[in-house]
Amino acid sequence: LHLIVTHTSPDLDAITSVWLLKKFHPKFTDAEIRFVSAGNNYELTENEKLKKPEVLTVDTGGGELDHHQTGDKTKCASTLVLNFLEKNNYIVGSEHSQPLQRIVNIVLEIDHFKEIFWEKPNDDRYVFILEEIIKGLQLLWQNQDERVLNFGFDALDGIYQKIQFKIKAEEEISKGMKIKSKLSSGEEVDILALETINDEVLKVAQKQGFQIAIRKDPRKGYVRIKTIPNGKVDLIKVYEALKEKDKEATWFLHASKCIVLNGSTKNPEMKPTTLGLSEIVDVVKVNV
Ligand SMILES: [Mn+2]
Repeated sequence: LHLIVTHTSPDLDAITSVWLLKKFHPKFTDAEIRFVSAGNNYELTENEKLKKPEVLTVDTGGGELDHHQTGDKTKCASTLVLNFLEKNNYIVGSEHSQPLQRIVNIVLEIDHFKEIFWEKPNDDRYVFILEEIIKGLQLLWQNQDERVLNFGFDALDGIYQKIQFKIKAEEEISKGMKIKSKLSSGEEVDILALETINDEVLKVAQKQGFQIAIRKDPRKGYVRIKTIPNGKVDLIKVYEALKEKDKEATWFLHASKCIVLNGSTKNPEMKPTTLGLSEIVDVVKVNV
């Protein structure tokens, strides 16, 4: 028998700690969960004692995986659990430890209420972050700790997946083709172009400051071009020029005029272009 103990009304830190253990500690994959009042330890039942269970207690109880013994703001239960898993070699290699480190860093901030110092901290967009959703669900699902926990597990699976792609995108962008070009208005723009299957690249590139991002899918040959929707750059001429240059391919100009698509996983009827990435870059450069 393997048990993970945490506190009732589990918050993001407690949920992330349990998620880490279940996902990365091979012995605790199917562990049962027990909830105690915050601060407490779990008392085994007589029946459980007979089974000599292995117990890990997180974010409560004052043990190795709790952080409430001191006011240390550099620790939370999730950072302790991650360190514990790494020390025991259950998490090896930067492809796992880097995304997890970035996840627990956010959990750490939130666990110490540092979201108060985020930019525009009262903006409604923050109601969409996991911690706030959990707080909302705790109000709706009273005395259903396990349900809240399971919701959090699914959400963290999604976050973990997403942050892995984000990190890959950052690595790919650092190796991508970077071109400076001038708009007809004379304003300089930064263009990023690369071949990748990772669609996250376009969004991350724009957030990094590239006004135009071009991605070609190396498997299918599909192309996607995006400009930031600030009204300064549009892709009308790029679209016309590409249609002219490769008449066989299916080109689509989004109603926003900020996206040109050639092929999509949502529309297998579309025909990929035979143009190479640098040919597309050349078309973009002279048509924005
Ligand atoms: Mn905590």
